[in-house]
Amino acid sequence: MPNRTALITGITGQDGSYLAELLAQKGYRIFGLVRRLSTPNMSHLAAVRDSVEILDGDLMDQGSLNQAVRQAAPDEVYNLAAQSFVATSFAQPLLTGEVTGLGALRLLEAVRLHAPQARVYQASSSEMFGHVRTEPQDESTAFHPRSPYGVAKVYAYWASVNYREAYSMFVSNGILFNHESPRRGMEFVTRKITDTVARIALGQAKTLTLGNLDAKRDWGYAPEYVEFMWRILQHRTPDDFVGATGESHTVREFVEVAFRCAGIDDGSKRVVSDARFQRPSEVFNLRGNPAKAARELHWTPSTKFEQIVRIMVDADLARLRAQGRR
Ligand code: G4F
Repeated sequence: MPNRTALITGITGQDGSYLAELLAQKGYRIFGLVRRLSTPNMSHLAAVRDSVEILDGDLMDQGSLNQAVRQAAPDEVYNLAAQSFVATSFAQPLLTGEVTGLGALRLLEAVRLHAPQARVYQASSSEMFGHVRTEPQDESTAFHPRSPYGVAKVYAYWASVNYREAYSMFVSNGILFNHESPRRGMEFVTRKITDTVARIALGQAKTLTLGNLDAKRDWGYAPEYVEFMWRILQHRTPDDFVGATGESHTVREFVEVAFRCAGIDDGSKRVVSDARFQRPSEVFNLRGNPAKAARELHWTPSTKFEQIVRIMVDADLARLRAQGRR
């Protein structure tokens, strides 16, 4: 197969960096759209820095997207960029709508005008299901988003479906449930827990302050989910797929396993509840049904909940110990 070209937005994040590694192994030419920051953050791209061609651009800026799509002339476009932190979307709802919702539409427009044959992956989210009434959730479950982030993702989802129907473009949604790794941002609950638990184990912190411990999530392992994204774009037809493990656990269970992995017996006594980390409207329970992905894409995640927690705790312990030696 001749080498193909991919354009990835959000390439510096957890998913973008794992996807870049996967596509580099497959021999892709990779372009990454990067928003200018005064302190650039390329640390996740260390393993593939020489294989990635960085383009300056922003989902807020149509001209930069047009230019990036023209320059990359991609076969595949992965839209992973977003204001992706649900809590921040309550504080910055308009920014979230602009980037996460309209940003996806701007990218679709750029592809429609400058690379209409390209296959487009839209990073849709289980947050779109929000206030769920049926379990598990699949591709036909109704949306009821519970945050400005979820609302923006619903907009981007339907914009993607509309471009598929209106212009016969190959546009697919991956509806991903939570997926974690040592590259997860510190603000998300899993990484906050594993980092703090590791600090407690090393005597650098005393307590772990959290909001709603009863929320349930379907947590998978991020490196497996980028394989799922790639498979969606190799499918013979554009379509929408749920990516999930089919298992859910509470935040409280995540905390318990993390303390156990760090060898701390009295973990529950270290947890402090703080209303600042509660959300104005919460998503209480998410559990996905990945049957369609297994059937049509032959994708089944294999890393189990306890393994994910252990991988993350071990990585945070190793990182903090290395910092201590410097
Ligand atoms: O880790 P979270 O912030 O992730 P959330 O809101 O589920 O969203 C993540 O997954 C989505 C896929 O479903 C993505 F689309 C989205 O971009 C993001 O990656 O929170 C998980 C749960 C929530 O119920 C939250 O209320 O943990 C609860 N929680 C309890 N204490 C906390 C905390 N969350 C955070 N971030 N910090 C806390 O102290």
